[in-house]
Amino acid sequence: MSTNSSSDRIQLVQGDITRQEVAAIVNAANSSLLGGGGVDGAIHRAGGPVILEECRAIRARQGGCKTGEAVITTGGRLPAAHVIHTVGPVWHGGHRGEPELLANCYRNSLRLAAEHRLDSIAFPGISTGIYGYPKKEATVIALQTVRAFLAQSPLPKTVVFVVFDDESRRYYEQELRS
Ligand code: AR6
Repeated sequence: MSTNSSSDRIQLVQGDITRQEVAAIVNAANSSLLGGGGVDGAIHRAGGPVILEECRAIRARQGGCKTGEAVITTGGRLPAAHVIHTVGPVWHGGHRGEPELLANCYRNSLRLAAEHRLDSIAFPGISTGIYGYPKKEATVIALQTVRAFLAQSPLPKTVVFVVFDDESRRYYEQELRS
């Protein structure tokens, strides 16, 4: 299912992010960059071992990835040529800087995509699974941050939000209408 928003640069898709035919998909990673469950596990399984090899090389250079920051690797066997790995905040109730850290994930991922001249990027709902960020609040931040970035940058041309479940899809539909 695909819904175009009022802005023709933002799309909503319900499904599996590993199947998206975009220049880069975003991984909701952890700071070790060594893989995990959820979308992280799905991306490494679908993309193959070359993604982990590049993550290990990044770790050796800079010691992983801090919360809110982002790094880029190949997409291996994925339809997407690149994976942008970002580390979302663990939800602790909202008073430990979670909203700003989550916004940083979206901003820094978009910045990396623009720096690499990538024209399309797909995001999962960063932090909204294992890390426990409330889905509705996370959706508001995702949309606000992406819209603000696109307003001042020609790249990426297209941003796809990929949702897994119906509840998330409804929140994105609501926010896209507003
Ligand atoms: N395609 C699209 N969305 C997905 C997919 C998929 N294949 N699989 C899950 N989701 P999560 P987090 C949705 O837990 O909360 C890992 O172990 C899911 O429904 O993957 O940032 C990492 O290594 C949810 O809405 O990421 C970290 O340790 C969203 O993706 C930790 O989990 C994110 O869920 C990160 O937790």
